[in-house]
Amino acid sequence: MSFDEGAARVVRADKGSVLVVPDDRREPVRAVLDRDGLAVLEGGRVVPTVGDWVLVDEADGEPHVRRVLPRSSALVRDSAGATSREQVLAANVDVVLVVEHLDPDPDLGRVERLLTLAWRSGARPVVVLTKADLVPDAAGMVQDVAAAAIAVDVHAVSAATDEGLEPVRALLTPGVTLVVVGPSGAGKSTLVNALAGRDAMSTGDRRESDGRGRHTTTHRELVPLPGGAVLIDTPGIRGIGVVADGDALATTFADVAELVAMCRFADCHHAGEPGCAVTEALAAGELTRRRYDSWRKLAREAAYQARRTDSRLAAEERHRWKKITQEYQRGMRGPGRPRD
Ligand SMILES: Nc1nc2c(ncn2[C@@H]2O[C@H](COP(=O)(O)OP(=O)(O)O)[C@@H](O)[C@H]2O)c(=O)[nH]1
Ligand SMILES: [Mg+2]
Ligand SMILES: [Zn+2]
Repeated sequence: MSFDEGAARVVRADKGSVLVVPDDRREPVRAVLDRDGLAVLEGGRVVPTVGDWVLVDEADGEPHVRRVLPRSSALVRDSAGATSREQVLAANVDVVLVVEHLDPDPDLGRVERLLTLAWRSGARPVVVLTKADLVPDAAGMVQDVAAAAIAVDVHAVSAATDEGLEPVRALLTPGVTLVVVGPSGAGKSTLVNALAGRDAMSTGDRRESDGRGRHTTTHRELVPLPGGAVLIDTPGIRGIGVVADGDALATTFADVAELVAMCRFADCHHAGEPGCAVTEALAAGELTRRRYDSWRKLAREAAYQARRTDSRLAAEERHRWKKITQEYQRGMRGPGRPRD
């Protein structure tokens, strides 16, 4: 067998290796990464992630990832990892399904956080509110969530009664990649199964494997759906650190961004300065305190991350110059000559 012909898709990423599905075959193949658990992507090296397209070599018998193809989108979370500050949760995704339960009450701040993650990724977010069968007024709740999800479609669904799933099924066109994100217990795996039309993923109902190939969601995993779309299920990520940038925040909080642009001072801190449009909107009840606080929190996180990245890049640059200088000085002394 040969991989020379085309790219393979990563359906699951583990430490040191990935499971890939070559274009022309359905059976997944394990391909190893380099010694550091990385693979080449353009100028640098990255940890390949689910959804990545990779080129696989079998030169020395064992398939290994030769190269990761450029990503059309990437879901990035802030992580405290040893090698990197950022973790790519999924790559080459077209639609991010932000899944949130209606019962207990939806957490609007979490929806805003995940929408920012989605906007930042380059994919299109869609909000799916689950467990509509458990609440009396799902339609009213959809409106509340929609107010926090500007320019985003919001659907209420019930996997229990199969209601409300048509608009979500309509997203499953051939070649489309979707990912579900949301808290544990929101009903992500149940939704994946409803869309797949089979028990592809184990759900909270069955914590143990029942011997029929089901398992709880401990890994991000790419599931093929009937009709040619693929869907990535993810375990619930607690307190997901969003790697926000200004653009993603301004998209999630387009209403606030509009106000900010109207403040009298360009460097307004929106903390009671004269002519602050944000403060005025709060006072007039046009902007809720909840949404304001949510925006401030994410904006602070984004600013902190930007500073951290800047100082890391500066440190790397200093290190690079130190090395160049040392090499240069060594060169001046001539090869092989002992230091004095
Ligand atoms: N009543 C009701 N329960 C649901 C619905 N969707 C999921 N659940 C239940 O919620 C629990 C968690 O579901 P699961 O899919 O494992 O959540 P995940 O952690 O987000 O993958 C399970 O007990 C599901 O049966 C729904 O639409 N209605
Ligand atoms: Mg799950
Ligand atoms: Zn202001």
